[in-house]
Amino acid sequence: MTKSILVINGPNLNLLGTREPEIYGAETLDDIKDKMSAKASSLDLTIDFRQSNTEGEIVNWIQEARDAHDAIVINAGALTHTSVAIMDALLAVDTPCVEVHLSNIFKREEFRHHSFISPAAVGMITGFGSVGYLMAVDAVSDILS
Ligand code: CA2
Repeated sequence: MTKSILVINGPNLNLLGTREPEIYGAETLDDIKDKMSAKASSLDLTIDFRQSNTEGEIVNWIQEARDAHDAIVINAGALTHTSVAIMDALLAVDTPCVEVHLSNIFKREEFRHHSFISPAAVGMITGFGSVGYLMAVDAVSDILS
């Protein structure tokens, strides 16, 4: 049966392609969604691609993923560096999670070097721009096989 990935994008990622292209690239979130969808389909996977600026909504989505999805790919945006609530939600569900960042968070300001997502993730992909989302689909395919 085709397995399903919940893709969660956190605060401000809806602005992709409109500002700071030198850091985050020129593609929009819709461009990334389309490429990820095509990649997933080539591996017999489906994606449910979402974005929210609200921490509580992301926590609710993670809790619901337990019954509805086989894996989670998450770019929690700035909540990566602050959200114990998202970490706790990820730890509470036994759905495997892959963490993605467009920029290399370790080459940036010190406050971006710590991730509350990482302790709950199988691994992190950081610094490859939008390609990182496609790498995450490969990683999920491997984890679920
Ligand atoms: O590199 C990443 O993917 C980040 O998760 C992006 C977050 C940042 O806070 C993390 O440290 C690293 C920021 C997302 C905001 O995205 C924007 C896109 C275009 C214009 C402005 C913000």
